[in-house]
Amino acid sequence: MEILKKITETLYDGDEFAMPELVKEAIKAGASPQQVLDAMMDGMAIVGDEFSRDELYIPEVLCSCHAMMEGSKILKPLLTDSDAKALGTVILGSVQGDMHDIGKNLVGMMLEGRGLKVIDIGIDVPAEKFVEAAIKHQADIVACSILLTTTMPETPKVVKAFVDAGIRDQVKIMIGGAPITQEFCDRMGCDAYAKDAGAAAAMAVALVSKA
Ligand code: B1M
Repeated sequence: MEILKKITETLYDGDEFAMPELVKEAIKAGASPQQVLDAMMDGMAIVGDEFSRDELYIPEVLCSCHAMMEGSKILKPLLTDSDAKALGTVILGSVQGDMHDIGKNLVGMMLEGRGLKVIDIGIDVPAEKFVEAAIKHQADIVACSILLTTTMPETPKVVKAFVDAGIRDQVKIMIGGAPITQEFCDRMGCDAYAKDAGAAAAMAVALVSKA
């Protein structure tokens, strides 16, 4: 369907003003809400890949995120009535002591863009709060954003909190942020590391698909 192709392109272009009308037009033309969402996600997947390869810059990514959000606003009530389901639930937060949230917010938007339900529990989040939220929302993934070398030691605390709560095997722990590396992730016993928001979204989809 031509209009779905246009939606993918418009998402990639980050045109938040054009998106709502295009979504309405597609629905009117007979596309299902899930097809429209898939078309937006196709655009977001390209954005994520290019962002990971440094071919797109943050402002461009944010424009696509806004276009996604504007399109999603139209789709949300329709999707709730249809069979479309979130791929999985992610608890997202910046670890205790860390007030940085721009990267976290970007990760959240990209995750939503790839069809995951994101519960953003904010910044400066103690390990126990991640556990509480994971239990409350029956989360598949806990995603911790860590921007400071001084907040890296929060990572083993988060892992330990899940072990102590007896639910470590039920929840995947993903970490990321400027000072984090794959080696650190492995050493801390986390399940996944992602370098940037695009990689985080791809990784989260892979994690819920494996479960
Ligand atoms: Co801060 N800060 N900051 N800061 N700050 C850094 C991180 C720093 C590198 C600057 C520097 O010195 N060069 C440095 C850390 C040094 C270190 O630890 N080795 C630093 C410092 C020292 C501090 C303070 C201690 C400064 C002070 O008060 N003396 C202080 C600490 C506050 C605290 O958290 N307790 C502080 C404060 C602040 C501001 C409040 C002023 C502001 C934050 C505003 C906000 O977030 N609302 C701020 C900012 C803006 C920065 C810089 C300049 C930019 C961060 C940013 O938003 N980048 C930063 C320097 C830099 O990065 N160049 C710096 C854009 C964002 C899109 O990228 O956050 O990296 P980023 O997120 C990326 C990836 O990291 C990844 O994906 C994102 C998108 O691609 N990612 C994940 C992030 N989370 C992920 C989670 C994942 C996967 C990927 O899975 C779960």
